[in-house]
Amino acid sequence: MSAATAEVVAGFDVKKVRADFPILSRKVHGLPLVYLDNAATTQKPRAVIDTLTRYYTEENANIHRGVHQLSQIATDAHDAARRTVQRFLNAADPAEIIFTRGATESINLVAQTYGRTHVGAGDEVVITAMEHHSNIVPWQILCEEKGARLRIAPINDAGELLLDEFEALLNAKTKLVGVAHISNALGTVNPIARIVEIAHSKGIPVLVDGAQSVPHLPVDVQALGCDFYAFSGHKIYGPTGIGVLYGKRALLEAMPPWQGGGDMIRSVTFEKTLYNQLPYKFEAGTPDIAGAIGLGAALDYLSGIGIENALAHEHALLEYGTKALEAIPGLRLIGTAKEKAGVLSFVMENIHPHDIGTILDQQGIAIRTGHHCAQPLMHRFGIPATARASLAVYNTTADLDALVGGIHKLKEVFA
Ligand code: C6P
Repeated sequence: MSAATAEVVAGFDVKKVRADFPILSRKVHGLPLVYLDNAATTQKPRAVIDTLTRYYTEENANIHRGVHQLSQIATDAHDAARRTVQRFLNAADPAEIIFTRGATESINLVAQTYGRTHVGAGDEVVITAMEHHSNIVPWQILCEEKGARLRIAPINDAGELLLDEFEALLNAKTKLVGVAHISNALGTVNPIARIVEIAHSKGIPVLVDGAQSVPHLPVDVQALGCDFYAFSGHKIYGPTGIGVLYGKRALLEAMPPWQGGGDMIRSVTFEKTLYNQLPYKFEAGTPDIAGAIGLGAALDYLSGIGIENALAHEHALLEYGTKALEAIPGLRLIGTAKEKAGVLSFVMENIHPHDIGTILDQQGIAIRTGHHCAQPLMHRFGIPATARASLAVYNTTADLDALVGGIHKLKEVFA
């Protein structure tokens, strides 16, 4: 797709979208902000900011506790947010939506409940070589505790999962598969439906780390067939501190609670506690009420734009950016999978990624540099770090032109 057409995906007006995000009009180092660090966190539209302000200005109260009117209003808004998430993921039942602090907490919840009850000595958990630390370390902790083994499905040099080798790793000892839907460091989109099909044919449940996918492509958990799906609100235009764990009802019902406290109980005596029904069994203590409501507003906002429109726009930008970066001598893209989402990770000859990030920042361009919490993946590619530009619905070809211009300037600095 050419520069001229990249911003005119039918039914999508990027200028209008940009106007919804107040922060995009600020300056950094006296220059217009070019925000290309969306895989780390996205910016927030006015609709989300206003929802949070309205909640704290007019509706704030604790939920599920008060008979007073404000508590009921807050409870209703929190319940509505859960239903919004349910619809967004096409989950069968709102009780399958557990609010957490983010993708990290969602994965830890599964490791500490499902994992602790199903994984024993000699058992195995299978993940892939492209996982974020959040989908590695919880399983390592579990495996260490239980005397189980963490096994790693390999990837090729383009950053694609080797499906045959993945399948060959699965056996009677495998108790769970954990896989990213989209790699944060490479942009690879994994074939989740196929992975689930393979794992289920051997009776193995699948947890999908959806931190990078829910904001960028339509996700239907029933169509994917996955057993658990985790994501963070702040990467999908919502607030920080709120996230979601989707789990199939039968699995969640059978799992023990994780944290104990208020709201997750039906009755407590010193002798015995009976736990609350789903989803509250997994939501101990006062939750991030405003965060959940803000997340609901973010999902409504994205639904208003149309996730298919966002996908098409970001894909056009990805193609545009890939061509432009590939044309820069001495620059190597890391992550060249056929199925890819809006991540442009790269290294440059004789320039450390940290220097790339610092010099781009001086030009108002925000990218992320480092190992992206995927150190084993960096080892796989034999590099310590990459520079990563990551896209969102409000980015433009002008942002990518600025990135390319910035890289040419930094090449001059290091010439
Ligand atoms: N990746 C990035 O810059 P939390 O921190 O819980 O919101 O999300 C964790 C997480 C889990 N899985 C994947 C695939 C992720 O990309 C992330 C967060 C950010 O790439 C911060 S390290």
